[in-house]
Amino acid sequence: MSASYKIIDHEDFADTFSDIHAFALDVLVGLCEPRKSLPSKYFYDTKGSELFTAITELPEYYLTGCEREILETKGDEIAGFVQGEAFNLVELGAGDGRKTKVLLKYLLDNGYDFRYVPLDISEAAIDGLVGTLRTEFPNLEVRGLVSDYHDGLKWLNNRYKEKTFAMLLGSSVGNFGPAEARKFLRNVWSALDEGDNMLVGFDLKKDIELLLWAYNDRQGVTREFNLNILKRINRELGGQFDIENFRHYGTYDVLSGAMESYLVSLVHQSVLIKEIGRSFDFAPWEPIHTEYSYKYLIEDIESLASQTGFVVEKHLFDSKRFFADSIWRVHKPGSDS
Ligand code: AVJ
Repeated sequence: MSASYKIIDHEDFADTFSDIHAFALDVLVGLCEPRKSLPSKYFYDTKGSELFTAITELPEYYLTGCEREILETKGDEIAGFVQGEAFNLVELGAGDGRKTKVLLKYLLDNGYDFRYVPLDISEAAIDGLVGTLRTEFPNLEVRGLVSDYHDGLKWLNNRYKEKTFAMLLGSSVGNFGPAEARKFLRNVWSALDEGDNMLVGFDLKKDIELLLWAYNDRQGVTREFNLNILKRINRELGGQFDIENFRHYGTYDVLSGAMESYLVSLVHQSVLIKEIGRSFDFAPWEPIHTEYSYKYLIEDIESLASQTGFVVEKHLFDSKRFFADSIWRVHKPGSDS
């Protein structure tokens, strides 16, 4: 007898519900809002990832250098939390893993028993990173995972008995608003076990001039990075954006504590996006919001941790106290270990 219903799963649509389709859908929705916006996750195509790497090398973009200093000088404090136990060092959103290499070197040189697990949704990122690590650290045990964070962590916890030390570097939580950040961290928490650790990078609130320079650099790399999202729409969705008709605008909202990036239309224009099959109108000086980068106080970090089920173990700072890598422990009430 045949079933009277069918459950349609992801595989049934693997070819039609493509990345391009998801991109087109998000662009349509974002540009239909009265306040236009585009999700910042679409910055990172090949060109955008290159531009972001160039940003991390700018003198004004202090975040990367500060976090590198923490990882270079505080390896012993980070490793102190595993206390001789074997562990899986999981990096959420590993990217090119540049900053992580200093920590990996420290842990290897000091004989720690661990496996490095870079986890990213981009197969190209994982493939590239695993390749370079094989040659640079032949003695390192690497297990790359291509997955979203929650499923990747669940898979790991079922597969290996060792404790997890997860890392979310580079202030990537800063792209989330407060509610989204809580939802994201709680979802990570639910895939971890009692006693597992998590290290999260936060950019701290500081002199507004320094923040403004970091997102409005002299060479205009951040400008290029922001405009690249329109070029990506042109490349992948047949968009007809004239880049000259938009300007980058990076500003700081003192109330919310967020750096905000916009692309502002300089003229009245109507822009066709072929894959979406319609045009979008822009008034002169109308902004498209493209990114939030939230800045934190220590008390903001501590409430975020406790609201999502973590206990703060320690905050690690760079010498200028511009950035914090905060180390947390997973607490699951009712768990007996
Ligand atoms: C990669 C999200 C940490 O928000 O500072 C850099 C991205 N945007 N310059 C940040 C970014 C503009 C960056 N994160």
